[in-house]
Amino acid sequence: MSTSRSQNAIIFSWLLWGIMFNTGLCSFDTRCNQQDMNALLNFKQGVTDSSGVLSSWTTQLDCCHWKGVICSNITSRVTGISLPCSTTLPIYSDKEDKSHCLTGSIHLSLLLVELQFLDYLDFTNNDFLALQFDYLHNHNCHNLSIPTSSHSQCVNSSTLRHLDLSRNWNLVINSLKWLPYLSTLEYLNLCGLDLSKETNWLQLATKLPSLSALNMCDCQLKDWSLSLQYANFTALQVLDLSFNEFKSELPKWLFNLSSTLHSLYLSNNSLMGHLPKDLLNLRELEDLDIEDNNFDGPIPDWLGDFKHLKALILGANMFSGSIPTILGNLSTLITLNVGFNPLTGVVSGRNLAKLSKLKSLNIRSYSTLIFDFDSDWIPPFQLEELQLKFSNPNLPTWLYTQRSLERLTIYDSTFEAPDKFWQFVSSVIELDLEGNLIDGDMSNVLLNSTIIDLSSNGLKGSLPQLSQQVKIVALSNNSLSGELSHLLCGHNVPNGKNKLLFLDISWNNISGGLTNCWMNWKSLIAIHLGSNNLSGKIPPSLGFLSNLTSLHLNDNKLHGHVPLSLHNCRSLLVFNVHNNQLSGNIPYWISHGVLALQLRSNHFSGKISPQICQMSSLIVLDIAQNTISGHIPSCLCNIKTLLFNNVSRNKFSFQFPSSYPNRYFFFDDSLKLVTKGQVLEYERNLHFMTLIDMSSNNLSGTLPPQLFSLIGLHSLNLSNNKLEGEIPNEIGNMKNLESLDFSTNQLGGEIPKSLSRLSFLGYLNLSFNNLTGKIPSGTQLQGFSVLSYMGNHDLCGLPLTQICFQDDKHKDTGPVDEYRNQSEFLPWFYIGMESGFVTGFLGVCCAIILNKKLRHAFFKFLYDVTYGLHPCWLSST
Ligand SMILES: *[C@@H]1O[C@H](CO)[C@@H](O)[C@H](O)[C@H]1NC(C)=O
Ligand SMILES: *[C@@H]1O[C@H](CO)[C@@H](O)[C@H](O)[C@H]1NC(C)=O
Ligand SMILES: *[C@@H]1O[C@H](CO)[C@@H](O)[C@H](O)[C@H]1NC(C)=O
Ligand SMILES: *[C@@H]1O[C@H](CO)[C@@H](O)[C@H](O)[C@H]1NC(C)=O
Ligand SMILES: *[C@@H]1O[C@H](CO)[C@@H](O)[C@H](O)[C@H]1NC(C)=O
Ligand SMILES: *[C@@H]1O[C@H](CO)[C@@H](O)[C@H](O)[C@H]1NC(C)=O
Ligand SMILES: *[C@@H]1O[C@H](CO)[C@@H](O)[C@H](O)[C@H]1NC(C)=O
Ligand SMILES: *[C@@H]1O[C@H](CO)[C@@H](O)[C@H](O)[C@H]1NC(C)=O
Ligand SMILES: *[C@@H]1O[C@H](CO)[C@@H](O)[C@H](O)[C@H]1NC(C)=O
Ligand SMILES: CC(=O)N[C@H]1CO[C@H](CO)[C@@H](O)[C@@H]1O
Repeated sequence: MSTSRSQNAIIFSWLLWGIMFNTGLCSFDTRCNQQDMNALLNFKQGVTDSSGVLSSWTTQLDCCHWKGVICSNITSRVTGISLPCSTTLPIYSDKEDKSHCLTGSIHLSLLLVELQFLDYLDFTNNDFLALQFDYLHNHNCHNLSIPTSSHSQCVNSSTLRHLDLSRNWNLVINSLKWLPYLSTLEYLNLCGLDLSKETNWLQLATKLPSLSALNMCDCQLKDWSLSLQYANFTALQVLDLSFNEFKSELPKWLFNLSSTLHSLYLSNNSLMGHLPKDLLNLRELEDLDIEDNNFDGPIPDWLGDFKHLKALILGANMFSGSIPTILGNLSTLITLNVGFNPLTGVVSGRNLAKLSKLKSLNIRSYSTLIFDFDSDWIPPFQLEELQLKFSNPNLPTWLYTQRSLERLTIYDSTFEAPDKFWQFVSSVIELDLEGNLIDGDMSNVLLNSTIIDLSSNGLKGSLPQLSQQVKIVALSNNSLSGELSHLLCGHNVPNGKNKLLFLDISWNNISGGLTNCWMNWKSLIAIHLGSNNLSGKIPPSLGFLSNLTSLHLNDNKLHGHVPLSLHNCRSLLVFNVHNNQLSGNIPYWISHGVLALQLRSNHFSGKISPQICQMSSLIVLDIAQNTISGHIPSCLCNIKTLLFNNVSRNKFSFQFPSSYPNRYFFFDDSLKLVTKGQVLEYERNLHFMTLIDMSSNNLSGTLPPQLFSLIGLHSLNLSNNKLEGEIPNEIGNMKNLESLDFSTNQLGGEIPKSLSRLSFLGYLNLSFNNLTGKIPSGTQLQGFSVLSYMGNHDLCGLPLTQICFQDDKHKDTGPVDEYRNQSEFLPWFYIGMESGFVTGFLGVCCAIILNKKLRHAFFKFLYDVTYGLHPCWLSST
């Protein structure tokens, strides 16, 4: 059992939010008002619209028929603009593609002042970069930070009711001084914008007398006016301040909010203290979400006094004690989440007695809850979602009464799963049983859920069968044995009908070959079969997997060549076969888009073909511990991704949307890499790591100076080869280098002074070469230990004990530098590097030291918990 697993898997993602495009339906006899049309055309000028969203916005067409424009039926005046952008997340990437969304500027004043009947503005999820207030000839408006009485001319609207600018991630709003001039505003959503500069946001928002929904989630807000006694909202129903940076107790003004407040979302801040009873002032409250904060003390009994509560979300805090039985009287509850708290005590039918409407229950505690349910207890509810952790040896029997269950999570519990259990869960759509001690033989089990995580359990027997429903299955870190064919080639494997995307059977005892049945599983995107006993060759049928992105076959006993058919896996980004007995040439013909190629510890031989340089997206090239000979190709400088320290790379992360809105299952790819003299497992931060490791081969010749133009490289290991010649002075350009190992070669000459310019260098090994002269003094190079330099007979100076005689006689490296700088190799990009490119080195510090066999990278199930609504994306009421 892994114990340090990241328990807090409630990682929120601002991801897909499928808003339907909401174009205005105007009847055909409407005639657009000229002033409105001109205003819209002027607005369009500030917008960058590369994909033609606004292509219908031309004078040829009645502006009431333009995309996203809403007109009044009666007056034909423009009353709304609705241009949300809908984005989807690629399965293997963490970046939303917003290239089809609008960007540029929103000329807000123009819309507010010129469109006299504007009621509704929705630009959510686009990529706008600026909010502009100047328009036409009114240049006084351009700087709204200057206090001036002219605001009213710049942003005066007595009609706007709905304003949604949320999730334009790059939009920074420095001032909200204009807000009070939108005096009729009822709905305001600024979630996901940077409002950190506007400390007065609360006072400004309270000046809107009709405001009923205030959504300022994920706005980097820090200050919420603790000293303020009273906030002047009169109509507020929804307050969403989740995902901000409030670090305090709840402010007093909150308890004095109008009694109309029905939804309060404060999740994911750093709020603290006991829950104050004053909260009861908000007696109309239906949704209370304070998940992911630092509240402590007991869960108060007075919560039972709320009469209308539908969602009570207290998860991921520090609440202790037992779950009050009075919560079982909250018969209006649909969602109850007390999970991820250090709760103790007994949970019984009394805790849930009257919760007849309950659909979602989370009692997955950090600590030990004792379940004391009568074996014949029949709950008053039919749940759709259940998260549990219990210390009893048996499953609560009432589980089997839950016939509508769609999502089941059991965590850190020990139980034996009988046949009945597997039959029961076959109708559950999403099954997360990771990290229990489930004891069961899978040989005769047919898994039928769409998403299944059974990793880190005590499962044994041969592999289960999968039905056509299964899209994601993670079985890693169990004791499953037998052959892969049992799962892949079984007689009931339906040809071509499988939807399987993700298969993880790593860390088991699977033996036999990889089978040649892959053509039946063409939809696969990620395959993890590492750390088993697989033998034989890599079958050509893997080449049928045209969508395969991530292939891990490491730590098995595979031999033979990598089949040419893998050339057809054109989506491949990660190819990891490390620690097998594979032979032949480096498969340089593999997908040119590959990001990580790990061939370490095999029997690959031959030379490094210059064709490897066509893999211009590589960030990890690990061919260490093979018998590769020949020279290091100078074309490596074609690997574009290594030329810059580009921190904006995609994560190596597989993600898949849950059936539940806004929730994702994700799995971070990981690789074990040798850097800084140790083996580190890179997981979440793999995409920050850039590495070339060619150590322990038979490479000969000199170090090509072009290699040192890979400025983005963090780790370079060429140790244990037969490299000769000098260390080029250009090495000083590799400013991002953290780990450098040239040990056990035949490198001669002096250590270039430029090496001391590598200020991030934390590990240096030049030992056992033929280096001569003085270690450049007065630099951090003295900070490394003797071990970094030993075994070079003519090297002297600190930290070595060998004293340098005739310091000055050593040849000056100056002229050499000059000569080299003028050689063909000083590329254009050095110039850019100095000024513009961002540097970031999260790589090494965030790696997990690989000290145990267990991986704990399994599925992280993402849960936001509000039932039926997402706290941030509550739509207009
Ligand atoms: C405008 O017309 C449509 C269709 O005739 C109708 O559904 C809608 O309610 C009307 N809107 C107003 C504000 O009258
Ligand atoms: C706006 O005015 C403020 C205060 O005078 C000033 O600090 C800021 O630089 C100005 N911004 C622009 C864009 O002119
Ligand atoms: C704001 O606009 C309304 C109508 O559009 C107008 O009557 C009013 O005078 C304006 N207010 C100011 C302060 O300019
Ligand atoms: C609250 O609003 C009322 C009327 O809108 C106003 O008179 C009062 O001064 C405001 N109070 C505060 C503290 O802003
Ligand atoms: C604010 O709440 C306190 C108690 O929490 C109460 O004494 C006070 O009267 C309230 N003020 C207003 C204006 O509602
Ligand atoms: C729960 O409600 C019942 C009546 O509906 C009442 O008798 C009981 O006292 C309540 N429980 C608590 C703890 O208040
Ligand atoms: C398998 O899953 C499908 C779809 O979720 C469901 O309709 C079917 O009943 C399940 N089969 C069993 C045996 O539970
Ligand atoms: C590969 O992915 C594409 C895009 O997601 C999809 O349309 C196609 O059906 C997939 N191919 C297979 C064999 O599943
Ligand atoms: C080491 O360098 C010296 C000259 O500096 C050379 O004579 C000698 O052959 C080199 N030794 C090896 C093993 O390369
Ligand atoms: C205070 C807190 O829990 N903040 C978390 C909010 O969510 C982000 C991820 O979306 C975490 O990184 C923060 O730690």
